[in-house]
Amino acid sequence: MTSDEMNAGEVAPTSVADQRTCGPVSSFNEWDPLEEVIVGIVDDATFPPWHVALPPVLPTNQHATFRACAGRPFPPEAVEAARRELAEFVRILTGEGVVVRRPEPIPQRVEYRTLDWSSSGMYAAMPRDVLLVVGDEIIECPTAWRSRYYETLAYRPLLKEYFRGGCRWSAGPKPELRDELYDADWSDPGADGPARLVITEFEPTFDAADFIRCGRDIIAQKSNVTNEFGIEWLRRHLGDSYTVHVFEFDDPHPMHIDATLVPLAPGKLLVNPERVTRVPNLFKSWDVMYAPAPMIPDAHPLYMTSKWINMNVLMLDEERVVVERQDEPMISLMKRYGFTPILCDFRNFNSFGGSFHCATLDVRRRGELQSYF
Ligand code: DAV
Repeated sequence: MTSDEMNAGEVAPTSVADQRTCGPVSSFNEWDPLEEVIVGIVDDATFPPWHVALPPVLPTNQHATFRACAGRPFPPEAVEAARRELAEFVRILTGEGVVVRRPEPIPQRVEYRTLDWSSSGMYAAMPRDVLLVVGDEIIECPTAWRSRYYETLAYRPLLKEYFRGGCRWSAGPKPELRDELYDADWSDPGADGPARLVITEFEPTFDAADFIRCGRDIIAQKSNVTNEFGIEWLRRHLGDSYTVHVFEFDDPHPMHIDATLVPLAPGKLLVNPERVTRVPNLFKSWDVMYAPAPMIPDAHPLYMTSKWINMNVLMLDEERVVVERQDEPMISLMKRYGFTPILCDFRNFNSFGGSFHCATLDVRRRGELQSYF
């Protein structure tokens, strides 16, 4: 707009966008060539306060530990081992030509409160859970865990920078997380039962990791952190350019879709053989790869995930895939289907509840919005 075209006194809307210091945000799927990624941190990792939302998703053998250690730091040697693996992961990504960004640590053991409850934090290890990138937009998720209420603050310096760089920045409705959101009588349906979800439809909540992006189609599941209200909020927010498909899997304890159904490239779908007994019709023309049984030994602590975290790989493009170094069966499967595995030690990070997909947020992949079905 030239000064002639402006109304008297009108201020030109340029000041923020003029401070561009980074490349644009743009990512539509899980496999276009990766150019820039956020990798989480384990600084100050803390057991969340005990709460009814936890037992539905924590491994049963961890409940006693979480009750006993509520609000206390994770073992320092476990944090240190995970930090070293994250550093190796960052080196590998950088070596593959990817720009890597990290969040700023925020204190996790400070007690905070709302009108209704108090909590302390957990970590900023899993950007995939709390931030969703769709196209040129980054959405802060209304997470259902009280211990994650302030988690996105660790990413605020980056979010401001990306906004200045031109992205759209939004957030789901700030949740109240009152007792009404949780089923106080929740009991475990058992390994074979239909899932009994611990959250109600009191208000919209979702974690980004319950959504997986395939261009114009986004695959979602309801889970112990993502309700229908949250999925519907996102559906309306994204509008007509996207179709959000909701599927139910054979998972009695669902939280995050990325150890269940993982599209690796157009036409190539990795599925969890225990949870995906019927592959959704949407993928009928795709090759289906069944994930091999996980190799993680029983003695290895997994605080917040099942061993199926072996499926949680990260695509650098349609061929290169980051796989856990010791996971021979997964490495072989990937090679058999024509992928190029890039190996990285990550078992100690896995202990904190995620692997390469969880630990990252792909801010920019080179590609366009397309339909793959
Ligand atoms: O076993 O499905 C996935 C957790 C990803 N944050 C699982 C856990």
